[in-house]
Amino acid sequence: MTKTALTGMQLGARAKRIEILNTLPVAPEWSEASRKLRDDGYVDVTSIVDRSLAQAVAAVGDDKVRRLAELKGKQQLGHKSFWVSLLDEDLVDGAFATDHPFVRYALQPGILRILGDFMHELPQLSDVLLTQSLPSENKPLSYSQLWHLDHDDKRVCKLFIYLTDVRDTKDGPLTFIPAPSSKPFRNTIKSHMTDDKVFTKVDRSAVKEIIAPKLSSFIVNTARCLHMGSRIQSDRTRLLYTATYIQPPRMYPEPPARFRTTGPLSDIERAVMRL
Ligand SMILES: O=C(O)CCC(=O)C(=O)O
Repeated sequence: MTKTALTGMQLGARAKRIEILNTLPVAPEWSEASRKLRDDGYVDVTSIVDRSLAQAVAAVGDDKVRRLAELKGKQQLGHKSFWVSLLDEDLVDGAFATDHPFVRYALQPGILRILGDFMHELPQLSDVLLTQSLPSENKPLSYSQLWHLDHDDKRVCKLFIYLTDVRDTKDGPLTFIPAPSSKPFRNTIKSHMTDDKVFTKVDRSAVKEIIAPKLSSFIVNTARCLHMGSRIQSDRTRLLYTATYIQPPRMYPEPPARFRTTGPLSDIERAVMRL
């Protein structure tokens, strides 16, 4: 109801955003990806994305990992013992430069078109993130290691790139239950759930683990697909890029700007980042 009311109050802004969405190029494989995202709640976009942009993201990731000890000391986001956030040094007043490879990757026309057709609205880029997941030894599972839906907004999609090979379960793959099978949990208030709780309502055969090599990229509707990950075992580590998009208008008050203009931007890019 909140979302509908907010959308109703901003019909002019919505019409403008749809007009901008309509200026994006189209391609049959993007339409197919959008349809898959709508029906299943996820889609593999590895063959769709610009490989050189993915490689630029990976180069940033590799550099951060080389300097891991130094960066760990500076980490702001310290509540998850199995997660290290490595981008804090790239922020100025909490904002990323718009020419940062992580931002460029999230602004690809194909990705915006896939998300836009799915949301019937130009998506809003909310955040970009680099995380290194580490073995959590014998600690109980916590946070995103447990099954959850994202509640950042009503419609939330995440674009991921694996920046290390995820070869098997020990590498802590992103694991999800496609949207149709996640339905029994759609209106659940409980946010993070154990396997036992989930598998009373969903058959284990519905679970999909994304086992895929470095530079694989995929979009998941994380507000509709129960998901978890980072259950790293033995001596493995996993490096992951995440871009989070919402369908505007945002249900909660807009947080401080996450992006700062550096270099020229198109009207589409400005609208996607609210700049
Ligand atoms: O670490 C993972 O694989 C899970 C990530 C996750 O739950 C999220 O980005 O919402």
